[in-house]
Amino acid sequence: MATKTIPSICPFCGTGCGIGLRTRDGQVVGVEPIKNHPISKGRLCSKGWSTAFGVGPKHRITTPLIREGKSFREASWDEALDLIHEQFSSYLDSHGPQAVGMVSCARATNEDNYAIQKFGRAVLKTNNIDHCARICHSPSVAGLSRTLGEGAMTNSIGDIEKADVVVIFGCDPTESHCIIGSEMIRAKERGAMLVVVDPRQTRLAKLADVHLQLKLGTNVALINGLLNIIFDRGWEDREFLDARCEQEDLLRKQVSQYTPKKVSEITGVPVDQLIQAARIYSKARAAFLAYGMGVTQYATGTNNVMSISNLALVCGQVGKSGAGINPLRGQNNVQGACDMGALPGVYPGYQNANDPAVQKKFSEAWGTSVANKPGMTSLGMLESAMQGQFMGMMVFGEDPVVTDPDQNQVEKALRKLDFLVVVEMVMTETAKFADVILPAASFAEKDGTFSNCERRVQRIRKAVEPMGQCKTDWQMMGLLAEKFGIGGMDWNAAEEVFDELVGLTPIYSEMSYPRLAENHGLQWPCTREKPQGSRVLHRKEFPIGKAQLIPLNWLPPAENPDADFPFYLTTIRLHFHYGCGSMTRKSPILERETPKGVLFMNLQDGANMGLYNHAPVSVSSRRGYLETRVVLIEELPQGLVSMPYHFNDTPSNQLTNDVQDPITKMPELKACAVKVTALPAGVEPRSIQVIKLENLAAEEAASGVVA
Ligand SMILES: Nc1nc2c(c(=O)[nH]1)N[C@H]1C(S)=C(S)[C@@H](COP(=O)(O)OP(=O)(O)OC[C@H]3O[C@@H](n4cnc5c(=O)[nH]c(N)nc54)[C@H](O)[C@@H]3O)O[C@H]1N2
Ligand SMILES: Nc1nc2c(c(=O)[nH]1)N[C@H]1C(S)=C(S)[C@@H](COP(=O)(O)OP(=O)(O)OC[C@H]3O[C@@H](n4cnc5c(=O)[nH]c(N)nc54)[C@H](O)[C@@H]3O)O[C@H]1N2
Ligand code: SF4
Ligand SMILES: [Mo]
Repeated sequence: MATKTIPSICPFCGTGCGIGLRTRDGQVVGVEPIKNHPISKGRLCSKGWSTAFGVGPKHRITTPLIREGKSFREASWDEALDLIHEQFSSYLDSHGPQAVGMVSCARATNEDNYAIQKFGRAVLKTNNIDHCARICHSPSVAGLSRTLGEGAMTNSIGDIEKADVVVIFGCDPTESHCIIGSEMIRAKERGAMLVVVDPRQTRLAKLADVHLQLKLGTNVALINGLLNIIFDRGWEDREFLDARCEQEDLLRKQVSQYTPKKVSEITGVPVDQLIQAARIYSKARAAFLAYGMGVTQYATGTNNVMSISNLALVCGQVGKSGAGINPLRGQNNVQGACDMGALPGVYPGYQNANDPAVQKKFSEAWGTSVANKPGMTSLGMLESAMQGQFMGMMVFGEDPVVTDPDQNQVEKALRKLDFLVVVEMVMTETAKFADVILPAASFAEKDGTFSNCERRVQRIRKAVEPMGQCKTDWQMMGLLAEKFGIGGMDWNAAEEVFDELVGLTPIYSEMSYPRLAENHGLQWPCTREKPQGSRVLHRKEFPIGKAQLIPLNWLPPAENPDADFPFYLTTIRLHFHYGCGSMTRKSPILERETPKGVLFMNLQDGANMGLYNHAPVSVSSRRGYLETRVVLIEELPQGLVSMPYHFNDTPSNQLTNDVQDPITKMPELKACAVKVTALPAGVEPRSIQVIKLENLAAEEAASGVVA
């Protein structure tokens, strides 16, 4: 059969690059970039180029599976759905809707996410619906909603070109948003200034005009220090502050305590660098500030975000081309999963789930009464399971055993659940705990839309038939709703789902499949007033009228190095792997490029411990233990080690701390204290699976049980 190329969107990060899926004999055999795509302009990063492996047949689950003892047996759709219906109905009868919940999927389409939250609210009558934004940019949604009235990127990726200053704050775009990273390098090449704020010397930090190499977890102190300098010298944007912001006096008073000397002591950044950065940012014609997980993944995550907002507002760097506050949303469709209301507190379009008027609107639209109690977050559901109050959970395309903090605790909570359904493409560490596994169609096997980090809703197109008996997530929700006797979810095509959700999501109201196709996607708000969508938000006013300046105090990370655990650990991303690795680790090319989950350490620290490159080590924290190899580098300061989180055999989340931000429940994934110990030379580090088996055998031997 001839080779065809079907245009779609890359299924990895939130940049949203255009990708052509090359198919032959019903299989995706390769990919090519799309030349005239507005963002990627004919480029893809190594992950995008490897997409065919990610969706390929290797390791795919292609039929429903039901647990039988320690393994699984194949089942029909009918049998699997009947079993789920029976179990969930029994929990609803015995414990009510608070005992069941759904974890949705930021890798799946808007249509899937809409159907998943609709199923939760209309069929199970619960608001226990969440997804990985919780442990990603939930502080951006909460923080920016409070200061500006909207939690998304204020500008477009194309605005990097229009900026004379680019600030890269707690993110590593050449690893994590590679095409955006390359735009930043181009910006530098054409004369823009780069300011990087990061405890590690990232690739962009090496190119930067200023690198504020602050100590881990000192963002609020640093920004208060910059604001102190700015106010002190009269560098603020007087006109913008007077016209568009509130509470300047409170902020001024608060930051007056953060003298340059004090801030330099807290952050480790020299005073002259603080002054230099304050000058560059406040004097910029247009400063594009991008930020990421080094801001949000703290127990002070929401404060960190509001602090960034303070800095931008005081300098008037919001609401114009090239200038804004830009949380680089991570997953290909995490913006969409939030827009679709796969969150406990909001319906599609950020309509308050606890508002009776909103509940009435959706009850009428869906022809059934909807949930009326506040919902729990994903970690909240697991905590409730630990207390024996939460029984049944459906997890769509997430691997919390690898990606949630404190792995041992997560596993304990999953064991406590009465019934777990996992909807997946491959057998993940989490799927191994399931009672039923449903086979998910990959993005290449379905139509739909993804919303990228700049709020651009783009079409993905079915290039091949679903493998085996795989179905889309929205199809499964429709079939299961039928078992519960709830109608209105038996859509025939993704476009029908989209048309329904557009009618209920005001910010998407002027979108349709034909319009998205004509325009390479549309950026919300896309409304009657703005049918062509919005490149830049807040040009004239904020959704809350005036922006709010919020005075904030700096608090250190919850866990700090001490005699027992002398290093800070921060967890990071690597260019060649993605999330839990379930898709990228199927690519031999990507596997070749990246060694297994290593520990990065400063050269001098390594020398002091007698370590050499690739020496076997163990790493432990108050919560867990793992073994790996050390890579000694000069890009990390002394006292700080770092680890990627992509490797199920060397999971850094064995070590991380689940202490949480009180506002959003974001866990502190970016800072905890660890101990590093050399293993005898020549010893092969054991995978976590082997360590767990050996520990179990030792425990059983000690208690006299024969294995
Ligand atoms: N290759 C690849 N790309 C990805 C992903 C992937 O798994 N692999 N995942 C996607 C997802 S889901 C997301 S959310 C994005 C995330 O993209 P990023 O935000 O770039 O993610 P991280 O690598 O976690 O980087 C956080 C940065 O914060 C820094 N940092 C740590 N603590 C602090 C601090 O206190 N202050 C400051 N200023 N910086 C600090 C770290 O050194 C690191 O450079 O990436 C997306 N893209
Ligand atoms: N230590 C540490 N931990 C972290 C982070 C960190 O920086 N440090 N970052 C956190 C962040 S920002 C995030 S976003 C999370 C990500 O954590 P996860 O969401 O758990 O990670 P992913 O690898 O994206 O998992 C997605 C799964 O979805 C499946 N999938 C893909 N497409 C579909 C689909 O269409 N339908 C269905 N049903 N399944 C599909 C894939 O097979 C894959 O196994 O990790 C978090 N964990
Ligand atoms: S930058 Fe992101 S969207 Fe673009 S090709 Fe790479 S992983 Fe895909
Ligand atoms: Mo993320």
